[in-house]
Amino acid sequence: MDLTLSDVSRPGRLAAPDEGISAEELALAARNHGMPLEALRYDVTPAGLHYLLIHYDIPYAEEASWRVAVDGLVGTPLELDLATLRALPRRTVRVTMECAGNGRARLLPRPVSQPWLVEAVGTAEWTGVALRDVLAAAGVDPAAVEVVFTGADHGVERGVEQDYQRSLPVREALGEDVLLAYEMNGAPLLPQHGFPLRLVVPGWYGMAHVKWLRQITLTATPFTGFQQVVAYRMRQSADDPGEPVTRIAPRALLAPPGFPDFMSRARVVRPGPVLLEGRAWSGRAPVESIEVSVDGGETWAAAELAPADGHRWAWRRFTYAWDAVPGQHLLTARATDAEGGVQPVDQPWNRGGFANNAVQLVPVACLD
Ligand SMILES: Nc1nc2c(c(=O)[nH]1)N[C@H]1C(S)=C(S)[C@@H](COP(=O)(O)O)O[C@H]1N2
Ligand SMILES: [Mo]
Repeated sequence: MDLTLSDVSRPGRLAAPDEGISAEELALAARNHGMPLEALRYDVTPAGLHYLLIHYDIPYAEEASWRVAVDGLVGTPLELDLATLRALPRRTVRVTMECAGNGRARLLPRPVSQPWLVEAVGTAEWTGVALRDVLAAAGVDPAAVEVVFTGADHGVERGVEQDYQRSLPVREALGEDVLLAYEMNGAPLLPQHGFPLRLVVPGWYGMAHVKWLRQITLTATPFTGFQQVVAYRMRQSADDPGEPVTRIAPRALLAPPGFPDFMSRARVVRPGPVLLEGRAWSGRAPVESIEVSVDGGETWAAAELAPADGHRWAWRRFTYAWDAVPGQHLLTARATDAEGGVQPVDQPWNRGGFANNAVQLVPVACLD
C-alpha cells in the first residue's frame, strides 16, 4: 500500500461536546509540560519549571559544529558559529513567554491539540546578542520586508512536511530586545529550550521564539509557510483566513493558595488571613492594574501591584490580603494593561484555541 504524509497526519478538529482528552493529547501533554502554578512565586522561573512546547523532536545538537546562516536580501551573507556570537556584545532580557495555546483545554468546543489549562507560561533571563547587531553586520537590503527563522527540527503537520519556521516583519526583528539567545538563566540553553541558539521576541506568544535556530533569511515578500499562514491564525471557521497570532494578551494568574487535594488539586485553606499572590503580564502594553475576586467575579477589589523594576517584558507580582471564612469560594484575578486591554470573563473562542485569556477560576474550600 502506498502511504502519503497526509495518511499519517490528521487535520485539525474540534472535540465533540462529550469527548474527553485522548491518549494522543495526553502524550503531547506529557512531552510538553506546563509550569507548576506554585512556581508563580519566583521572579525568574527555574529552568526545569519553565513550560515546554516542542512540535516535533528535540534535535540532537553539538555547539562546536553549530552554524547559523544569515542570507537572502543582505549585503554580505554570514555563517556564524557560537564562538563568534559569544564574542559580540551581550545583552540579557527578562522575558515572560506564554504559549499561544494556553487556556485551550478550557474552551467549548475544545480544539484538539496540546491541551493546556493555564500553565503554559514561564519567565527566564535570556542572554545573547541583539538580532539587530547581527543584521547590521550582514547589511539588510531596503527591499527586505520579513525575516524568516528556521529551526533544525523537522516534522509533518496536517500532511505538510516541514522544518519549523516562523517570520517577523523587519521592523519587529530590529527591536532592541529581540535576541539570538545562547543562555537561559545564566547557563547554556537546555536541549529542550533550543540549545545551542534560539530566537527570543519579547512580548510575542511562544511560537515566534524559534528554537534550534540555524537560518535567518531576509525576504522580499511575506512568508507563507505552514506555521505562519495555516497554524497560528485566529479563525472562526475552517475557511476563515483569520488574523495572525502575534503579541501576548493580558493575563493574571494566582499562585494556588493553601494546600491541594492530590487527585482533584482542589485547594484547601484555614479560616483567617490568607495572602493571595500571583503574576500578571501583557505583551501589548505594560500591566496597569490587577483586580481580585473571591466570589467568582461578582465583586472585584484592587490588588497591590509590585513595581516592574525596569523589566518591561516580565510578569509582575501582585498580592491581595484575603480574610478567608469557612465555606466554598471561587477565586479569580484579572489584569488590565495600559492600552485598556482587560481579561474577559467569557471565553474568546477561535478554532485553534489561541490567545484565550479568559480569567482563571480557582475553587477553594475553607475548612473550619
Ligand atoms: N524550532 C522550534 N521552535 C519553537 C517551537 C518548535 O516546536 N520548534 N515551538 C514554539 C512554541 S509553540 C513555543 S510556545 C515556544 C516554547 O518555548 P519553550 O519550550 O522554551 O518554553 O517555542 C517555540 N519555538
Ligand atoms: Mo506555543
